[in-house]
Amino acid sequence: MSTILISGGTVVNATGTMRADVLVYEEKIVALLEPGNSSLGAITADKVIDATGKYVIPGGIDAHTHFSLPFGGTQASDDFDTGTRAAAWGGTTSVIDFAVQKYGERVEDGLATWHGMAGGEAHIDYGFHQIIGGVDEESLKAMETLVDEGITSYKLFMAYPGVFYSDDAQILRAMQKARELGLLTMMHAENGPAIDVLAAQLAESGKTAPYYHGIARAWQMEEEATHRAIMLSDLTEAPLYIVHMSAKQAVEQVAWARDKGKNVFGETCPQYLYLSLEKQLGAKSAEWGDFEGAKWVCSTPLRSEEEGHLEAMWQGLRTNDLQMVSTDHCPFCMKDQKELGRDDFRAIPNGIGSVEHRVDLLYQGVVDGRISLPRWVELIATTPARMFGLYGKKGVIQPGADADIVVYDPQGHTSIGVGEGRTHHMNMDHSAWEGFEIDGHVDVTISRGRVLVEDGQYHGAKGHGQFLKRDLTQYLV
Ligand code: DUC
Ligand code: ZN
Ligand code: ZN
Ligand code: ZN
Repeated sequence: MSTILISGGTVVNATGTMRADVLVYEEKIVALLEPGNSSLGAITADKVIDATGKYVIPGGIDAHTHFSLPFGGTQASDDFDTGTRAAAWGGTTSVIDFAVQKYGERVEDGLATWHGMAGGEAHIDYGFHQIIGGVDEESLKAMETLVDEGITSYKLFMAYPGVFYSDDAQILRAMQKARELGLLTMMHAENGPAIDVLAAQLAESGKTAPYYHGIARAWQMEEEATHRAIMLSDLTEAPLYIVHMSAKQAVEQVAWARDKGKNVFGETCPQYLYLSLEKQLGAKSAEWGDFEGAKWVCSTPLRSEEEGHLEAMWQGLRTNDLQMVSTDHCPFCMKDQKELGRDDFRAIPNGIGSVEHRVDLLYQGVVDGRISLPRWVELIATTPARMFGLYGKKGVIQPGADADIVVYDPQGHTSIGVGEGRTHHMNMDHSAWEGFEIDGHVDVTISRGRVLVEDGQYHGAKGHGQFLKRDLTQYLV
C-alpha cells in the first residue's frame, strides 16, 4: 500500500493547465486536490514529491519504436531492457513497438517473438503494432486475430523491396481487411522501387557517401507515396496514419486529404524538426566522402532546411495537419553496425535513436515559442493515447488514470553528450543529438505509481513494464 502526493506543481493536460496537488494511490491517480489543502485533513502520503515551480504532466507515450529490429544484416542496438530504461530517463512511460512478421513467417510467430523479447524485460508499459511483411491469404486471415490480442494498428511499407515491401495490390487488400476489422493502417510512405533505382545509379557513379542516402530518397518519392496511400485509403475507407513524415510536400498531401474530410493522420519525428541534410549529413560530406554522416542516416531521410522542410513540420504541428510526434527509435552503433555501409551508403542500417529525448526536444519547442504548453502535452502523451486506444488509462492526469507521471523542471537543463561524459542511456556509441542543449529537465518519472527516476537516480527495474492491450483508435466515429 503506498500513496504519493505530488505537491505544489502546475498540472498540464492537453486541455490546459491548473495548479493542483496530485494524489497517487498504488498504481492510479486518485485525486487532484486544491494546492496546499492536501496536507490538511485525513491525507498523509507515504511519500511527498515537491513540484513547486514545476510541471506535472502525463508520462510520454512514444508510439513508434523498434527495439531489437533486425535490419540491414544487423539488429537495432537497444532491446526492451535498455530501450525502455532510456525512455524512462527521458520521461516516457509507454512505448508502442513494432512486432515484425518477416517474409515467409507467420504473423502469429512474429508477434510471439516480440512478446518473448519484451516480457520480463521492459521497464515501462508497452504495446505493439503489427508489421505485415507479406500480405497474402494467410496474413490477411491472421489480421483477424489482432484486435483480440490488443493490437489495433498494423504497418505496411511502400519502401524496402525485398525486405518489408507491399505493392499496391497488397496494400489495397490489407486496407480492405483493416476497414472490416477497425484496424488503423500505418504506412511507411516512400516509393521504394524508384528509390532503389536512384540509389543504385548514385552508388554506381561513385557517390557512395552517407549524404547520398538523402539524395536518393528524394521528397518526390515521399510525396508520391503519401498521395498513393491516401487514395487507396479513400477508396477502401480505411483510416490511414502516415509514419515519420519529413517532406513538406507530403505534409501538404495530408493537409489536403484532411481538408477533404478524409481520415488521414500524420506523424513526424524529432529528427525532422531539428536535424537537416545540410547540417548533419553535410554537403561537404559528399565531397569528402566523410562517413560521420552515417549517424544521421534514417528513412525517411533528413531533408533540406533551406527548402523549408523543417519549418513545414513545425507548422504542421501547430496547425494540426500533423497530429503526432514519435521517435522511430531505431538505434545502431557506428562500430560494426553503421560501419557496414562505409563503402556504400545503401548498406548503412537506417535509423536514429531518440527515445530518451523526445519529451525534452518537444519542450524546447515550447521554449522557442513554436508550440504551446498544452500542445506539448497533447503531442507527447495525449494524442498518442487517443490515436492508439490507450486514452483514459494513459495520456492524461486525472483520477482513474494510471499514475504515469513526469515532474518536469522548466528551470532545469539537459545537455546531451556522449563518450566519457555520456549523458544518455541508450545503447549506442554515439548520439544523433550530441551537443543539443535543452532548456528543461525531466526530474521525476513515475510509472504506475512506481518512481523510476528521481534526483538523477534510477530506481526502475526490468519486468515492471506490462503489455498494453489497446482499444481501437479513438479518432474515428
Ligand atoms: N526507417 C528507419 O530509419 N529505420 C528503420 C525502418 C525505417 O523505416
Ligand atoms: Zn518506416
Ligand atoms: Zn519505424
Ligand atoms: Zn532538474
